[in-house]
Amino acid sequence: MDTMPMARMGPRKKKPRQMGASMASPAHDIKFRDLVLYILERKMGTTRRAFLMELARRKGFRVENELSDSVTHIVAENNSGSDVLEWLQVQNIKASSQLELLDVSWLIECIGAGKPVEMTGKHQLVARRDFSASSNPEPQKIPPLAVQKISPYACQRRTTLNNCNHIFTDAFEVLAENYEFRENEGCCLAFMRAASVLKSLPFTIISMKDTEGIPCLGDKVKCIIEEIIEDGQSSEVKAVLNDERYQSFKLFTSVFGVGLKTSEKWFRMGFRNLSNIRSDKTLKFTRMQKAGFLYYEDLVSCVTRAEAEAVSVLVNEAVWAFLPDASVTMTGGFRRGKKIGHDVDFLITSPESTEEDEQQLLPKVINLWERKGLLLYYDLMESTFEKFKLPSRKVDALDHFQKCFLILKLHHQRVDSGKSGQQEGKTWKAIRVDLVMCPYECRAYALLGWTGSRFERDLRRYATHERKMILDNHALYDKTKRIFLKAESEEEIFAHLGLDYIDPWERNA
Ligand code: DCT
Ligand code: MG
Repeated sequence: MDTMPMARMGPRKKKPRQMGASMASPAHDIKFRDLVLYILERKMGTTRRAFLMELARRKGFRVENELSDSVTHIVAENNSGSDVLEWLQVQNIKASSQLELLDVSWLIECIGAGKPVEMTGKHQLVARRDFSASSNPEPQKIPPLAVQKISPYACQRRTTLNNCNHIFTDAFEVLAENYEFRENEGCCLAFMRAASVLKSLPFTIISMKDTEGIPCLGDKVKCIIEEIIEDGQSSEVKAVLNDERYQSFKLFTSVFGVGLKTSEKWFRMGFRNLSNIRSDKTLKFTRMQKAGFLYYEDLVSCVTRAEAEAVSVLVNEAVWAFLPDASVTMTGGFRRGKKIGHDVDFLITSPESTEEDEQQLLPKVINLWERKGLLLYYDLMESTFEKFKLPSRKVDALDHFQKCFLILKLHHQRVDSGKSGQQEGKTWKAIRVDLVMCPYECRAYALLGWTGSRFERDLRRYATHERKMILDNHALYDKTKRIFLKAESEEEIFAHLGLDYIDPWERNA
C-alpha cells in the first residue's frame, strides 16, 4: 500500500491535495474605508515596513504604497513628531490638521484588535488641536500576550477558523509538507504542532517578544518566525516552493489514490508533470488512481458547502430508504465550520437495527446509486470491529468500522449550471464522499474521531500521557480502573477526560 502523506491525517485515506493554496497571495478586502494609512520607511526599514503593511492589509486596512493627498494616517517608528513633520516638509507635503501622525504602537494595537483602535496621546506624535481632553477615553488594551497560559495540547485550546497568524502558519505548513515528502516525521510534526498552536492565538505575532511562553515553538521554528518578522518571508520556504521534488510530490499527491511511494517512484523515473504520466503506456495504475486521473479537475477543485449540502440530501435519501431510523451526520471539516473541503464525510448509525441490517446498509446504498447512475467509483471496506477490544494506542491508527470511500456524480442545481470553468455541456461534478457506519454504542467516539483535525490526535495523546487512558474512534479505556467508559455524547467524553468541552468549530487545530 502506498503511504499517505502524514500531514493529511496519516495513512488513512487517499485524497487529492489542493494545488497552490500555500503559494497564492490572497487579495485583501478593505474593511475600514475611512482610514488611509501610509507607513513611513524612515528609521523603520523596508522589510519591517513591508511586513507591517501586509499584516495591516490582511486585517482589512487600506495601506498606500505612496504618500498622497488621500492618506489620512501616517504611521512612524522611532520618529518624533518633529522628525515626521520635517520629513513631510522635505517631501513638500503640508501636514493638514486632518492628517494624523501616529506612532507604530497604534498600528500594532489595531492589528491585534483587528480594527482601528482609539488614538490617544500616547500614540499621537503631534497633538491634534481639535482633540479635546474630555473625549480622550482609556486606550483599548490588548491583553498582555504571555500571561495566558497556552497548553501544549491542541485539545486544551480553542482553535477557530479565524487564524491571525496565517503568514507564519502557511510557511510552517509548507515546511511540514516538505519534511513529510522526505519522510522526516519528527521535523514534520514539529512544524505542524507549531502551526497548530499559532492558529489558536487571539493575536498576531509581531515581534519575537510575543512568542515568549508559547509552547511547541522550538529553535528552528523561532528562527523562521524571526526571519518572517524581519523580512516578510522565509528564505527556506521560498527554496522549498521552488524545489523540483517538492513541486512534483505536491502535484503527484494531488491525484486521488497517489501517495508518497508512487510519487517517489514517478519522480525517480523522471516524471515531472501529470500529462506524461497519464499517457505513459508502461505504467500500471490502481483502480483508485484511474478514477483519480479521470476526475482530476473536479476532485482537485474544492467541495463547497452548497455542494456538501446537496450531497447530504442524496445521502439522507438513500440511507432512509433502507433504515428510516438511522441518523446521518456530516462530519470532517464541514462539521468544524469549514467553507470548503476535499471531500464530504458522513457518519451513519441506527439505534434499532440488527447487526445484519447495519452491515447491509452501505452495500444497499451503493447499489441504489449505481442503478441511478450516480456512482463513479467506490471502495467498500468491511467492518473489522470487535466489542471490548482495547483501543489502539497509535494516534493515527485506522478505525475498524465498515466504510465506503466513493466518488459521486453530483448534478448541478439549476442555479449552478453554466458556471464558468465547467467543461462545456457537463452538467455534473465528481465529489469525493466518505460514508462510515458505526454501531450505535460507539457513535459519540466515532463522531469525535471523524470530526477530526490535529485536535483529535492530541486528544488521544492527552488521554495516554495525562490520564492513563486509551482513546480511539471506538472507545475510551481507563487503564487504572481497567474499564471501558461509556459515552452518549461528545460532552461526556470530554468529561471522562477531565477536559472542558470544546465545540467542533473550535477544533480547527
Ligand atoms: N478520520 C478517521 N479515520 C480515517 C479517516 C479520517 O478518523 N480513516 C478522521 C480524521 C479527520 C476526519 O476523519 C475527516 O478526515 P478528512 O476528510 O481527511 O479531513 P477534513 O478535516 O474533513 O478535511 P478536508 O476538508 O480536507 O476534507
Ligand atoms: Mg473531509
